[in-house]
Amino acid sequence: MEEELKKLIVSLNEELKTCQKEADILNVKSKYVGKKSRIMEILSGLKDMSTDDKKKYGSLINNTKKEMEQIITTSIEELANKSNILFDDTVEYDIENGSLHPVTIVAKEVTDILKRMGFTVVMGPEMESEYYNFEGLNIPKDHPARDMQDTYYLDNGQLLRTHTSPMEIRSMENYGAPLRIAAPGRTFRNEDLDANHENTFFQIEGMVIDKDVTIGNLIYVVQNVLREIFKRDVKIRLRPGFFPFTEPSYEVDMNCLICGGKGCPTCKNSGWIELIGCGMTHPMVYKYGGVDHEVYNGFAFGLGLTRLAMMKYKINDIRVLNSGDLRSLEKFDIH
Ligand code: FA5
Repeated sequence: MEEELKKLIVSLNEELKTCQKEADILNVKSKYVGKKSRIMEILSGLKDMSTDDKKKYGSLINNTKKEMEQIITTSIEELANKSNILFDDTVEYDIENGSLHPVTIVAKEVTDILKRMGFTVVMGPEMESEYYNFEGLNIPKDHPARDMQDTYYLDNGQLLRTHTSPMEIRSMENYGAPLRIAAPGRTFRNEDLDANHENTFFQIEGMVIDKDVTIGNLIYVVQNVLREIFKRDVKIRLRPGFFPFTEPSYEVDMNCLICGGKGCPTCKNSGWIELIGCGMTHPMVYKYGGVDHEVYNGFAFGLGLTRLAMMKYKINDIRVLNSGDLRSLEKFDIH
């Protein structure tokens, strides 16, 4: 028995070495610790063992399973760190001949602020499963909320993620509770384009799970991020919103800095730019993520980084940011 358990760990490590992407690791995960894995078979055989064998092997088998799960989690973290290409601090940028993209700059700033507030940065796939993008977030098939986030469905059965919220479920699965993660990345929607809607844009997800978390904590985090980005208090308003994965849900709007709130084409003459969707995480989400909601609660938010870059650098049309027109980027002079 000892020998077989050791061999399982060795071969798990071998297979993980060949994994290039998270999906590969998840396949290995299901092979080694999934329902039909050898370790689960051994575990379920425990009940038929003699009392002596149970004593002898029980904790050894359980510890092996825990060790395998830990090895897999570490492997996912290492891959996420490697693929953190959005803000790879090790790359030397030739800023004499250009500048970082405005969205890259605000993304780095927001992640740095959240890191200082104790958040761990995690990255996830842009090509997602329906489960993580919708079902796991309490948006079942045929739910009208899917219409709010139409997307591109791929031939392989996957889709382009419509928000960074799938990282809520993935992180709960990987790390459990308590949890404090920030997940920046590219998102996609089948949208009608206008001055503040793109089909490809960036968001950052924030999620906190702990004991006795309040809406006050959520509002503090959001206000603090914006205060640090703009180096002053900015005028925001909190409106009731609807997301099937939070209850209550809110939208946070920011005073449009293109027109100073008077109204302009960028804010569609409202004086406000919708910047963040957020709320207290819905009980169903904890259920899908495997977190005990009797003990833990918390909040989540999705901040639009592309719109934040527009406000910070006074870019009046979102389409400029994906245009690849270097002249428009030079104009911002943001080295
Ligand atoms: C969401 O995407 C939710 N996942 C946010 C959330 C997370 C709610 C966690 C609750 C808990 P929404 O569709 O409102 O919500 O988008 C969030 C932000 O992304 C918007 O406020 C906006 O800043 C940005 N955004 C959304 N659609 C676009 C678009 N087409 N172009 C540019 N930015 C967009």
